[in-house]
Amino acid sequence: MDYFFTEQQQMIIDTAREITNEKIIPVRAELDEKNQFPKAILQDIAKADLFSIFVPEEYGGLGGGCYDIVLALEELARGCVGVATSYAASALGIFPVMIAGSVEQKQKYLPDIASGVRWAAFGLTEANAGSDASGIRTTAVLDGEEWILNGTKQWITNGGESQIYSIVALTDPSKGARGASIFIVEDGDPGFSYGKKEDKMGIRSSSTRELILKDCRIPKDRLVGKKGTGFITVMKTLDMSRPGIASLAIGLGQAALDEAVLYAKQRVQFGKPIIGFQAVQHILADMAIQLEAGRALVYAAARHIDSNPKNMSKASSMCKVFATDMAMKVTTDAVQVLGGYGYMKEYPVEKMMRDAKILQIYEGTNQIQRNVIGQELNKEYS
Ligand code: COS
Repeated sequence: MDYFFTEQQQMIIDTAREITNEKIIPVRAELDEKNQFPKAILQDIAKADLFSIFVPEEYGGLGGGCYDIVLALEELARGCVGVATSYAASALGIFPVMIAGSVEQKQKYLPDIASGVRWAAFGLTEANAGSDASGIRTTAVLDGEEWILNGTKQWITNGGESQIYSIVALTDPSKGARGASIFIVEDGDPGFSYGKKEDKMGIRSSSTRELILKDCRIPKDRLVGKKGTGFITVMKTLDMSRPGIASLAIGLGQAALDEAVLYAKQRVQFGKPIIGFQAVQHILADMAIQLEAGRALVYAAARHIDSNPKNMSKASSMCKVFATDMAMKVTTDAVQVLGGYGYMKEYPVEKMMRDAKILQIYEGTNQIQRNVIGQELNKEYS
């Protein structure tokens, strides 16, 4: 379908497509097999200037909106969701600084993020604070001119690979969510180290690791925004990032549909290509319908967010739920169309099905998204 992209959007798509076709697809199976972080590919993405999309122009970026980011992510995810996740995590990690950071913090960090010489990551989740994000236990205490952070963050995408971390910690534990603040912690800060690296079902090329803060001392000016406003910045950050997860699902769904159709056209059973059988055609048709519906919702949500940045929660959660549930279904159907071959590592669809599962879980499970949508509906109709 024609979405009438602007010249800049088409350029973003073409650039990301070239990286996907030339750099990602040829190595994705190997990265998956070896659990290997795609450092060289991220450097190529940086050279192609794609890290600049989400950074405002005054800080060296392209000043693109949500729509521009989702287009880049969709293309990269068509190649590999693990690689695309590693790229997206840098945006997620720096959004708190973009939302609530001081001019000095933006001047210090955003140009490096835009050029891709440094990557960011977001440190929210802890062992006992996943969906219940305000249940974090990490603390930050002011000691003269320094903050001292203590705690362990879990399942942090780009952990150990990024150089800049937005860490959520309690500055007033008695106040719960209202006592949370965000801090910038840099690789190499005293008391900051990396723990267990996870061995995952899918998106295996992305790094998922513990962050350990043990009397980690950082300068006073690394507090992002006002003390105690961290949880609201977290919620706004997730509102901004969830359409990106939705677009990963669109890229992945497209890849799965492509593989299934091409296979069905060349696989001969009962004397003809299996695409000639209605049983197979109907599976493919449903995959295509759901994919296009998902894409339309993601693009509509992205356009809505770009024009209504203060009212994005419902659109953001809706596209995340719909597109990621779609990707799980479509990748599962792709494996079904390829049958026994689809189940084998020799073909790419089994990896796609494994990669799809996390999309329904990270950056807020789809059950949490439905809670957000329900709460927003409740407000709208009051
Ligand atoms: N934008 C701005 N502020 C928001 C907001 C949003 N989208 N959503 C909530 N807030 C504010 C609320 O208004 C409230 O502020 P006050 O205390 O001033 O009233 C505060 O944030 C707390 O909100 P709430 O009471 O709804 O928080 P809960 O503890 O009930 O948690 C959910 C809400 C479950 C939605 C939240 O914890 C969440 O999104 N969890 C999933 C976390 C996640 O996505 N983790 C993935 C890992 S990060 S990659």
